[in-house]
Amino acid sequence: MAEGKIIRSPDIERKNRIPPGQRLTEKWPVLQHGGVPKIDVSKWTFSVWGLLEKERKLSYEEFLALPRVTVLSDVHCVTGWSKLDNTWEGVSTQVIKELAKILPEAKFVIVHAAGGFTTNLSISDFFESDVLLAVKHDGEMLTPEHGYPLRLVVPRLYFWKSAKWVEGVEFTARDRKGFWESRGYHNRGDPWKEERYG
Ligand SMILES: Nc1nc2c(c(=O)[nH]1)N[C@H]1C(S)=C(S)[C@@H](COP(=O)(O)O)O[C@H]1N2
Ligand SMILES: [Mo]
Repeated sequence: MAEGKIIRSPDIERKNRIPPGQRLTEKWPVLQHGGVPKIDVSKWTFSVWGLLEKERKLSYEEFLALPRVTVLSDVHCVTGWSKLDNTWEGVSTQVIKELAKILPEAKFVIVHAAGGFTTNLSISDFFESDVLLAVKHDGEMLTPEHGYPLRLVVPRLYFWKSAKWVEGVEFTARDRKGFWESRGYHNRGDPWKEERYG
């Protein structure tokens, strides 16, 4: 059962849903730098910090109590596979706006994940209506290898922006390249423009 408002990512309405240079897969490959972290949700927290009126730290229980949305989207990995018709359930990034009043100087978001992984987004990409902090995929809790307990999903950009094992988001005035971005991946990563490498 889908929870909350259902949001259709605009790319799923395209006639041709496969961006240039991509091929379709039915499977869901697992990709990351390093191993799958073991996360104990009794100790896990979600933090929002940086250019805000008020920094916030939520327990897993508090995070799960936030209002939910369901997003339908396609996934495009820069290594060439695309997986269509994913259903994500979680907390819209719009909720973060209410949680922590963001100062007008904030122009970028650095997403922080377990083990020091980061990815960077402009504030406008982060707050697109189809971006969410997902706890479920296709109706099931995320598995550890796909990001349990929490992953970001940025449907309109290559999947490396969709950080797994998210622990917090930082609001900054200046852009700062994340893990893959500082290793040659494009700073933004629009699959329709084939923004693969920087
Ligand atoms: N924390 C973390 N998140 C990450 C990565 C990573 O190395 N660490 N890799 C990214 C990349 S390159 C891809 S393609 C997707 C893969 O997600 P999946 O394993 O669920 O398919 O996760 C993204 N999120
Ligand atoms: Mo990737």
